[in-house]
Amino acid sequence: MRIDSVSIYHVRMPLVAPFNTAFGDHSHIESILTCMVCGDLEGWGEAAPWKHPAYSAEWADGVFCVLRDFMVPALVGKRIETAASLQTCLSWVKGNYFAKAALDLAWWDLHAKFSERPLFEVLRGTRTMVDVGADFGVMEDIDKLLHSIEDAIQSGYQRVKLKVRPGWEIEMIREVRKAFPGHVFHVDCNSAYSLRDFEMLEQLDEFGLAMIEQPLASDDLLDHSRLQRRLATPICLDESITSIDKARKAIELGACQWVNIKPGRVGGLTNAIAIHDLCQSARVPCWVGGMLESAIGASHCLALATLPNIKYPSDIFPSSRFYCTDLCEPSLELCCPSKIAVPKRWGVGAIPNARRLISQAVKSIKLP
Ligand code: OSB
Ligand code: MG
Repeated sequence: MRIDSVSIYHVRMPLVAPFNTAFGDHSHIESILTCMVCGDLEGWGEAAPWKHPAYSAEWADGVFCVLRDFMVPALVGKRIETAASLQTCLSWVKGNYFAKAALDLAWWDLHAKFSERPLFEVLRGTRTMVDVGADFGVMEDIDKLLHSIEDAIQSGYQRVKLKVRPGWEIEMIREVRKAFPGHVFHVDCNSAYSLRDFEMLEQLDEFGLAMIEQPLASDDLLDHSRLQRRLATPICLDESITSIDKARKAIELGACQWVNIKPGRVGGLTNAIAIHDLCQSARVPCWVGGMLESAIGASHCLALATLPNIKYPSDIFPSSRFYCTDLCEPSLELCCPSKIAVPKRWGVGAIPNARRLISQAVKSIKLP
C-alpha cells in the first residue's frame, strides 16, 4: 500500500462528568486522530495521551508535533506492505509510543479495508463479543461511589475497577467490600506509591481484590517484583509496560501476574499483539486498557480484546459512559450486560462524524 497522504487532527472531547485519578482531574480528553490515505481508501488511527504529560511522558500537543515534523514525513510516498515495515520506518524515533500508535492503528485499519475484512479477523481474533468492566474514578464521596457501584452491579457488570490515590484507598475499599462482599473488584493506583507505602499496600491483601494495577512508579520493575513477592494479591502492570522488551523483563523479574495492554502506550497494535503473544507463552494473562478514546480508538481496543490470552474484562466502555455524543460513529454500545460486540464492517469499524470532527478539532494538518 502506497501512503499517499496522512492527516493529523488534535481534538478536544468534552466528558459528561469530570474523571479524577491519581494523576489529575479532567473535564476533557485531548486525543490525536490520524487518517492514512491509499488511493480511495482511508485508514483511521487514534492515540489519546491527554493534555498533560501526567499519565506518561507524552501529551497531545507533543504527539501532534512529533507526528508532523518527523514521523509522517518518514512515511508519505512510501509503499508499506507490512506492519513490521511500518515499525522499521519509525524505529529511529526513540520513545513517543502514543505518536507511533496513531500511525500504526491507521495502517491496520487501512490494511484491513484493503483486505476487505474486519480488523479483528485480520488480527486472528477468536471471539465476536468482548467482556468489559465498570470503572470509577476518585470520587471523595463514599455514598455516591456505593450508589454508582450498586447501579453497575445491577446492570450486570462482571467486575468493577476503582481508581485510588493517597487519601482515597483503604477506608474506601473497606466500605465497598462491606457493601458488596462477593463481587470482583480491583484497584488502579496509577503509579501513586513507592515501597515506603508498603504498610498500606499490604493491607490491600485483606480485601480479596482480583489485582492491584500499577502501584509503583512506571520505570520501577525491580520494586514491583519485590512488592509482588510480599503480596498475596496479583499485581497488574499498566504504565510500566511500554514495549515487548519491558514485558519480557517484567515477567522474568516476577514483577506482575497480569499485563494491561493499551495500544497507545506500547506504540500500536503491532507491539500490542507481540506483547499479548509473549505473555501467552509465559502463561501471564492480559486484558485491554483504555484512555477514554473516541469510538475509533476504542474499536481498535475491541479488536485487540478478541485475542485468546485476554482473560479479564477490559476497560472498553459504551460511548455514553464518558461522552454525550461520541466524536466518531457508530458509537459503542453494550450488546448484553458487560459485553460489547466487535464490529463486522471492513476495517476497524468506526470513522469520525465529519461535523463533530470540525467542531472538536483544536488543529489539524494534511501532509504532504
Ligand atoms: O491507568 O488505566 C489507566 C484512563 C486514562 C488514563 C489511564 C488509565 C485510564 C483508565 C481507563 O483507568 C479506565 C477508564 O476508562 O475509566
Ligand atoms: Mg491503569
